[in-house]
Amino acid sequence: IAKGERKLALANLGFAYAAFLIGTLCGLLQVFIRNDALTLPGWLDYYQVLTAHGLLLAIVFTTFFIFAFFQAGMSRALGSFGPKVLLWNWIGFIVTSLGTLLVVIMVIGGQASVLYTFYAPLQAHGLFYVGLALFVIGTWIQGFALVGHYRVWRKQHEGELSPLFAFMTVATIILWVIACLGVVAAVLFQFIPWAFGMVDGINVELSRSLFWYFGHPLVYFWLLPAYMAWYVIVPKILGTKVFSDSLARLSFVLFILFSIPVGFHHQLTEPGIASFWKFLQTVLTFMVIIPSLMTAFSMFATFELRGRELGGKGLFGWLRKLPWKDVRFTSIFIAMAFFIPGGAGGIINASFQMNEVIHNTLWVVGHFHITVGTPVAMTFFGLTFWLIPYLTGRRFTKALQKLAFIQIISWSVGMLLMSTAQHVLGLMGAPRRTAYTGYAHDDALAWFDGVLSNHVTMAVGGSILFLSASLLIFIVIQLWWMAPKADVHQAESFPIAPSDASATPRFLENWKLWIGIAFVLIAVAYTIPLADLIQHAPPGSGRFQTW
Ligand code: HAS
Repeated sequence: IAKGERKLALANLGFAYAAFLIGTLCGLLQVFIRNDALTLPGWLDYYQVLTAHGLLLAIVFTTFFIFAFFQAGMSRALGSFGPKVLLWNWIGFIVTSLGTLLVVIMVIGGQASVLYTFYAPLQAHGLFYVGLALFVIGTWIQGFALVGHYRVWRKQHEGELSPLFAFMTVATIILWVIACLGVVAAVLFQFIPWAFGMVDGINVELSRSLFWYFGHPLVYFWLLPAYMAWYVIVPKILGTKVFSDSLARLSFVLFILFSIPVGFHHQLTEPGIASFWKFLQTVLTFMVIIPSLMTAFSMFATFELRGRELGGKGLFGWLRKLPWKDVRFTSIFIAMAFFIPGGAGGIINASFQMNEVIHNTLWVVGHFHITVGTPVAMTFFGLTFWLIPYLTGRRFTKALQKLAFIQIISWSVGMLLMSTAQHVLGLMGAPRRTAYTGYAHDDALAWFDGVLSNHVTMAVGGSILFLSASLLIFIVIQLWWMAPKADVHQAESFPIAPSDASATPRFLENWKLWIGIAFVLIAVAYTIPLADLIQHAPPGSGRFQTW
């Protein structure tokens, strides 16, 4: 990898892991506050810590990590960046970083305790929203710069399908840009005028709907880079090829089509949206499950075929042949295993009536810790173990590999304890996101009687997670600055499995077609309900509904 791309990817990774360290510390505080074992000092409040935790981990860690992965991977898949592509990537990185710093300063300063979902009626200081806008613009600049690199490649290879890694990167960037349109509209036209006092009120339901137009595809912006690792990198570690090039591409196309017109499944309990539109978006949500089921199928096929190739016999004998001692594989395998209950939980959430049971309870917190918190995060850990040595030219020594095993196992145990407790407590009705936990109340105390349905279990899990996160930071520091330098034979490479595209239909790379269909679906699912929300804002507030 050339020096320019190396520095760029490392800069993104540095930001990602700094956010990870502070974000996990806030998580630790969180479980102790909910356990009544910790009282925060007067200048710090529960919602401030919760906002920092959500933003730093779910938004900052993920986004910076994803761009580091894309930049390193795109230069590996398509060749070195030209000076223009490199420059625009740097500009994008700087704008994203400035936006992030502004957001973090406002949160730490107690001016933006609005949670990571930041929709109205909670209001932050205007600069918080300016920071958000800069963050989005910065990611767009980095995204478009990468698409520019891809376009140069395509011009030079007319008629060819692009390498799978590049195809998937472009698909993820397309999804991200379309998704951000909702949050950009809300931030520019609703939040900034409202927070700076240019208007008296805000159309709350509209702001929530625009947020969730963005908020659901956001989760696939986190998931797709993990899927890229599953499809493209895991087979290389196993010593085989991608199971099916066309299946992999099709699943990414389906994400572009179906991940956006589904935001109402986060708003099923909100009265301002007619049931028909909620139902339609529930149906579309079930469509977006399909590419994940395709991915599960493809992964099982890869494992079984490779395991049998290596001599595995019988119904499950092939499982034993997988490279369990390679932490780059084991971490990602465990991440995938977590996504089985994580995905099943998502299907429960999306089932209109069942949503009534879990909405706004700790169940939802359990759900996202076994989706973004493990399948995605632990895949990123698995990537970190070779990505940093690849960028710094150091060695992932045997001793560090042992530590990495302890790290992923402790993360899994901590997450299992914490998220199981969260799911069970949620089913019993324990609310999420509240400083008032009401433990002195008899009814509330009854929730916390069991072994798993207990806040202590949650706190034990949370503490193990924090220790695991600290260990990861230690490994990152070692791989970055301290591990011995690798010689030519030991140098890490960027593992990309071969993918046979000879039978892949060319139309799968017709972006105009997919973007066009995506917009049609979005228009069908959103035009009328959004128009309704604008038109039927309460009397007396003009177009802005006040609370
Ligand atoms: Fe979700 C709420 C529905 C997936 C994240 N979700 C959230 C929130 C977050 C989040 C952060 O319908 C909270 C938002 C907030 O703060 O209010 N979610 C779904 C559905 C899916 C889904 C249908 N969610 C995700 C992913 C996330 C994520 C992915 C992050 C990355 N979610 C909801 C709904 C809500 C919600 C409602 C709102 C709840 C409410 O009322 O507030 C689907 O995409 C899931 C499909 C996935 C599968 C699993 C496939 C399995 C695979 C693994 C294969 C394993 C292998 C290993 C090969 C069907 C691919 C083998 C190993 C062995 C051991 C055998």
